Amino acid sequence: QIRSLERQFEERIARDEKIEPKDWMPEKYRQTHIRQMSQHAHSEIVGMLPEGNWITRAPSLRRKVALLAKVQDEAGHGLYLYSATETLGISREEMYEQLHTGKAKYSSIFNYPTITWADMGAIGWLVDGAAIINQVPLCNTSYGPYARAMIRVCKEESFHQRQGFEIMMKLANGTPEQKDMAQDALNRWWWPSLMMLGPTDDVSVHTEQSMKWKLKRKSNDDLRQQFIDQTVPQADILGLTIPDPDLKWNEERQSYDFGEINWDEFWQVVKGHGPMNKERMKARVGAWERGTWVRDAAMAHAEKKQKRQEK
Ligand code: FAQ
Repeated sequence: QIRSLERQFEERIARDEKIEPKDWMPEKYRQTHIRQMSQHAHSEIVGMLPEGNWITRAPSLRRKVALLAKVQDEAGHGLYLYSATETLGISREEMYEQLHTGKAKYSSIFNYPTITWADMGAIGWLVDGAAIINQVPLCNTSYGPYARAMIRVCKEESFHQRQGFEIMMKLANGTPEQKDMAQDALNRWWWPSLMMLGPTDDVSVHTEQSMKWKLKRKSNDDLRQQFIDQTVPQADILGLTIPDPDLKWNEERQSYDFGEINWDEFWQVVKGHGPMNKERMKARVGAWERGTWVRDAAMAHAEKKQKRQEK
């Protein structure tokens, strides 16, 4: 019985049919989707913190409005993704619990500090740029609710990327001090943005199975190469220098060769030892604890209402 269900499932995947919440699916398919989708949701929510840090200090009303809208979009993406993950039979409380206890990961990139306004430009340009490269193929992922969520998310990410690039453009064409700020932000965010796309294919434990199930449509290394090839010409337009002396156009491959990524740093950050891991978790757990009275009040109100209806 299970074998025939499995065969039918694999055939549906092969035909590029979407799998929907009430369809039969292998337990491992369900689990690996919960893992990736919930980690994606956590990344959006934790990802609000580095930029939230600058909302009150944006240099003009226009910049403030745009940044506020971007951070709100990230909240929306997180909630959208949590809802999509709930369709796989895990509750939101369980997901939060996994984040707060460190069982579930969130993207390494959000464990770096945002120390100048130029970081808002670099995040939009590079971090959202890398997120788009990673998420556009996910619009075609096999699990229906995830694929549909990604379509809207990608549209919004593209606005985020442009607002970041515009901040960089303004700074790069500003005073020498402003241009230095933009270069400094690029220097600090370049390598973490490359790491964000995940470990190299030879050590990526989930890629093979996730590609078979069409959860992932492109490998980490392919996405990274695509990101580099797309971003280097943009740095040229800005007149900024990518902090990689080994970066060189490879005529034969029609792609850029690039230098060694510091994977030790990546794994340190993933294991919780990055510059901002502790602060990020403290902020999230603190927000959850401070919200206890709101949840309690909502529950008490719902109970009262139900009792009244029963009478
Ligand atoms: N950080 O076998 P793989 C955004 C973990 S975009 C931390 O290659 P997989 C928008 C991985 O989970 C950012 N951990 O794993 C935004 C696994 O550990 P596990 C979020 C990482 O899943 C922009 C282990 O290493 N985007 O938020 C990272 O096949 C600006 C082995 O790795 C998504 O989540 C990392 N960077 O590939 C918001 C996209 N990389 O789970 C605010 C969806 C790997 O066994 C501001 N996710 N690990 O404990 C994916 O595409 C994939 O999950 C990858 C990783 C590509 C991230």
